[in-house]
Amino acid sequence: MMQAHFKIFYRQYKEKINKKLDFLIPNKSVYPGLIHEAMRYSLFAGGKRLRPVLCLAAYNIIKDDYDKALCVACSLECIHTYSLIHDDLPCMDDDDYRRGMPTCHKKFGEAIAVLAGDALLTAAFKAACDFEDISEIKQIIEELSDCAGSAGLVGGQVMDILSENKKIDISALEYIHEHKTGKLILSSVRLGAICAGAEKKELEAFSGYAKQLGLAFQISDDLLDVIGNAEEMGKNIGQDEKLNKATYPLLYGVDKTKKILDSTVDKACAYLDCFRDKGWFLKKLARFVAERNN
Ligand code: GRG
Repeated sequence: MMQAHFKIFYRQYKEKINKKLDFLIPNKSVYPGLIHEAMRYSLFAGGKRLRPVLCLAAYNIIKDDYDKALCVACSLECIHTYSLIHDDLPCMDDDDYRRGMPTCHKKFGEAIAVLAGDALLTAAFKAACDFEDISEIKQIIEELSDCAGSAGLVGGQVMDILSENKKIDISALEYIHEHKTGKLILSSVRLGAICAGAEKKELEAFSGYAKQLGLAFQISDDLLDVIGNAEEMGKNIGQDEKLNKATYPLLYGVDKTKKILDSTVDKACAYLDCFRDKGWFLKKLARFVAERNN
C-alpha cells in the first residue's frame, strides 16, 4: 500500500518537474536552434529526476505549496545533466551511451556538447533566480555555486582525473565520492529545506539524512557495477591497503557491502524521525535509491 503511495507521489513530482523544465529551456525553434536541441536531448533522455524530487520532497516536509520550489528543483536537474554531458566527453570519461541513448557529443559533436553543458549550467542559475522570496535567493545561489564549483562537483572530478591509474587510499576515494556524487544530493535536500524556510535544527537533520543518502547512492552504484560477477568480488581487502580501483564490494565483499548499504539507509532515515510521519516519503526514497537497478 505504502509502496504504491510512494510511486504515485514520485510520479507526480516527476511530471511537475518535466513540465517546468520544458517551460524553462527553449526548444529548437528558438534561435540558435541547435544548442537548444542538444540541451533538451540530454535533459529529456529519461533520467530518474532524483535530485529535483529530493528537493521538492524536503520542501514538502515543511510546507505544502511545493510548486514554488520547482524552479530551484529544476536548476538541480540542469546542473546534474550538465555534469553528465561533460563527464561523458572524450577528454573525461569518454562514454558513448548515457541514459540508454548516444551521449550528447556522439549525437551533436564535441563542441556543441561542451556548449550544451555550459548553457545548462548557466540556465540553472537563471532558473533559481525565479524563486519568489528574494530574501532566500542569496543563500540559494551560494548553495548552488558551492555545490557545482571547485569545492563541489568540479573538485571531485579533478581528483578523480588525477587519481586515474594511480593507487589511491580510502580518504582520497571518500573525497571523490563526497564531491562527485554526494554534494549534489546534499544540496538538493538542503535547497528544498532552505526554500521552505527550514529552521537551523531542521536543516541539520536534512543535511544528516542527505549525507547518508549520498553514501547509500554511491554504495549501490558500486554494487550495480559488480553485481554481474559477484564471486570475483568476494575477497576482502584491508581498509588501509592502497588500492587501484577501490569500490565498496572490492573492499568488503558483496554481502558485507549489502549490510553496510542497509545500515547506511537506516542511519539516513533516523535523521528524519524528528519530522514524525512527514518523513515517510524521504525514508522510502532512501530505500528506493539503495534498491534501484539503474
Ligand atoms: C563537472 C564535468 C564535471 C563533472 C562533475 C558529477 C560528475 C562530476 C560527474 C557525473 C558522472 C557520474 C557518472 C557520476 C557518478 C554519479 C552517477 C552514477 C550519476 C548518475 O546519476 P543518476 O543515476 O542518473 O541519478 P539519471 O540518469 O537517472 O539522472
